[in-house]
Amino acid sequence: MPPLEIHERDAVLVLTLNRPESLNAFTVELHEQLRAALDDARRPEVRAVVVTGAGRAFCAGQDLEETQRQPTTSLSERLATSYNPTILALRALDKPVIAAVNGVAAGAGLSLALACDIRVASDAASFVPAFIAIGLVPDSGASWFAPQLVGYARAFEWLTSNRRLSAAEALEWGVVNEVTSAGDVLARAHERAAALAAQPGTGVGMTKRLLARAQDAALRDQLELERECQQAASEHPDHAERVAAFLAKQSAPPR
Ligand code: T3D
Repeated sequence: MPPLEIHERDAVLVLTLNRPESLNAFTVELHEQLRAALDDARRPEVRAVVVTGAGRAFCAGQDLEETQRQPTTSLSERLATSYNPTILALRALDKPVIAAVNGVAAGAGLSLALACDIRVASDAASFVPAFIAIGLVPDSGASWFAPQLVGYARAFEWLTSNRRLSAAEALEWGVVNEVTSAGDVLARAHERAAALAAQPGTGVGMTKRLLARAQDAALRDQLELERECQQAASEHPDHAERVAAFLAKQSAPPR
């Protein structure tokens, strides 16, 4: 059984972490397949990506049994060769990535969910930092994404207490965009992905780039990047088509 299942429908690539016996915990092989799939998602036919988990969990972070089997590999090395490249590949993809959080997201599994552009959670989902429970610190971007989403004070409390947030709490804190019933989470995430796939792709991709850069850019530099992106967007045929449709009082052209 491959650790990652891949399906494509309506220009949406659905990536299912598929190690349900360990709550879809990360192994080196799963990282490699996820990165290969994110690379494949750069094809023009793919316009959005959904990431979800098989079985009752989204992802439980690092497979702790694999860690025991490879005691000679340092955590620093595993982060450098697996986790950091995976998170960077997801963020560098100029297409929306939606997490369909079907169950528990823990440790680097939480980081993976936080790195996505949108999170749709099942009412059975929960969000557990897990790092501090085993004496580690947040990694795979959790220390970067969490304060952006929930603010410093809540992020500090959450990441140091190992508080398990329910889906309802995650919605209230702004960690997730929407909560659905358990059976609907993947369909709803797919629906959102397909809606985004129908938007002008260049505009969506550059909006993702702009928001990511805004986290650490000075206003002057951000204004410059907006200017560059706006010029590029205005030169794309999507712009002329949409303006013409607006002026003709038509709906957007079908894709
Ligand atoms: O390489 C590096 O180390 C650096 C990178 C680090 C990044 C990290 O992600 S560090 C954090 C690693 N993850 C964890 O510490 C989470 C460990 N798991 C849990 O705390 C709990 O399992 C959960 C809170 C996620 C879920 O709890 P619950 O009660 O719903 O399920 P459970 O009964 O604990 O687990 C079910 C099964 O999944 C169980 O196996 P069994 O008894 O049915 O055979 C359990 O051992 C297995 N499992 C859960 N998490 C992991 C795992 N197996 C391997 N690795 C896991 N992370």
